[in-house]
Amino acid sequence: TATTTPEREHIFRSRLPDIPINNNLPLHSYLFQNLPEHSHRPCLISAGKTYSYAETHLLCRKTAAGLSKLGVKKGDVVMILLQNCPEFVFTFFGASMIGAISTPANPFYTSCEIFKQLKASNSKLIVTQSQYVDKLNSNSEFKIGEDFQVITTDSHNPPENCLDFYDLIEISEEHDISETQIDPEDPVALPFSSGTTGLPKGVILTHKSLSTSVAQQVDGENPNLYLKTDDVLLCVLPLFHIFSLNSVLMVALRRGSGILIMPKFEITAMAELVEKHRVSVAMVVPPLVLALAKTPAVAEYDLSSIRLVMSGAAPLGKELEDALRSRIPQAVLGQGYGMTEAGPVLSMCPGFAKEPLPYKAGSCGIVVRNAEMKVVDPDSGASVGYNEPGEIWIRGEQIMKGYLNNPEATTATVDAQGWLRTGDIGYVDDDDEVFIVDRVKEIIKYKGFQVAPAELESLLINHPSIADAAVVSQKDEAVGEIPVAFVVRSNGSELTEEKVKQYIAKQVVFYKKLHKVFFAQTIPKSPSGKILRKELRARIPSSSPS
Ligand code: 4UW
Repeated sequence: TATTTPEREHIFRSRLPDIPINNNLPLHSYLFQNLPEHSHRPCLISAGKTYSYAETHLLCRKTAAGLSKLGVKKGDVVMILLQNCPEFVFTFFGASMIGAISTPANPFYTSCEIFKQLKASNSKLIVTQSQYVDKLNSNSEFKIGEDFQVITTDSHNPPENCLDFYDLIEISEEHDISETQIDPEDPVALPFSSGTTGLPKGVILTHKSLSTSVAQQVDGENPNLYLKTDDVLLCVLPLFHIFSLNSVLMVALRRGSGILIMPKFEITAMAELVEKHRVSVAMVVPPLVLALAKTPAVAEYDLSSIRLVMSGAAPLGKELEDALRSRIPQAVLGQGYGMTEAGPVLSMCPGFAKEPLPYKAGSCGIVVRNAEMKVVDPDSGASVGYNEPGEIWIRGEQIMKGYLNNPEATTATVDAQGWLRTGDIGYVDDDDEVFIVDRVKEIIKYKGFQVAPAELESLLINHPSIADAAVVSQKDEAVGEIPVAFVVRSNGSELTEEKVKQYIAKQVVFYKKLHKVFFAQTIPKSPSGKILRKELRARIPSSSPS
């Protein structure tokens, strides 16, 4: 429903009524608040081992005590460099219990990417698997055991200078947790995102913002996302990304549902696990929808337990949606729309509610309750009404507190009235459904993963034979978007496309690799020096192979 305020602001709100939200508890207390009701129910279901809610909670408390013994204090940052596994959960909430902050990072990152985040977050401790320790040994400036500590989760014989996770928590009695006073405004998670422009930045999410976001999804008499204790949620999307961390793990914990943890995505293994564990709720990204809908072998598995599929993090095409619907006809299939900085959920399919409302294919649902959305005309700065496209802005207690150590980027993203600009272009239709039609920000989304052009541009410009460079997205059927570069060679240089690709590939995780390099005379820029990305995108030959 939209209201027009005296200043003629058009503000969109949820069609579901606001609810009382209990967001003054520490995040872990809020999520485990209903524990006594489901303490013996399965919580984490992972390769061969199931942890009940009571066991999960105990292991989080032991981890809190272990971290505390290691010297981790309130306000310290712990880097979680893990594939999906139970220890991810124990570490995240163990840290939360002592007022520490988790910065999740992709374990497939190169050493260089890991250390950038380690430094920016000022983290002195990494929890990881032993297979990734080599990458942590290759930095000349930072030494394991001297400049930072490393805990490995998967071996009783940890690599040199590393500590064993289970040694650490075995010696710790849960009652060792030192009493920490946690303020709802204290940070608890520090995911990295490039937002609307520039390099990846630490996004400060507080106990209050995350518990508000979870409540907006699953609390109230008619929750927007109705989850039951006997639901089993598929946790295959990486927990280091906010989508899975919040809208799989946290929402399930709050409702007492089971969480099926898969360390990596493989379509037939996934279908097999869905059948075996009777998965009922699946959070997915469009490339996973593609795999589910189009892989012939999937037809051999019984997917009849799935009652709800939520896709997000990138646009879902109508054809793909229909293809999945014919494979899982019994399920409600809809989208959510999230952004790390927004806490993260902006809107969600009302078909997921306890008393579902109708919704349309292609919509990202309705704005979450207890929040305000407006659509702003980029030229006039005025908010517009129904069916008119503009930039989507969101306001509410769920949004980030700001970017870490970056007040300029924070004020450029969140205005004085508390509105967060998303850099997404969309409109709200007559039924209050949100449709995203374009993106005005720089980020490229490869399978839902963020690629920041500025990061690749700074690497390119560091090359001695490159005078200037710009990175833009190219549409791709299978993965959504791929990064391609325009490069201005230095005078006389004979640099080749292959050389440029290799130079980048060595320094970045797989999804940031350049798929194409175009050589140019100059990079088109505005008078203020901003790269004219639209102009460059228009130059990409449409038949260009990816
Ligand atoms: N359709 C089109 C969408 C959509 C979309 C996102 O990496 P980030 O910062 O964050 C995310 C978070 C996704 C998410 C979180 C929680 C949740 O419940 C949910 O529901 C499915 C999804 O992706 O990237 C943010 C940017 O990703 C694009 C959009 O450009 C946004 O600003 N995006 N969801 N359904 N585009």
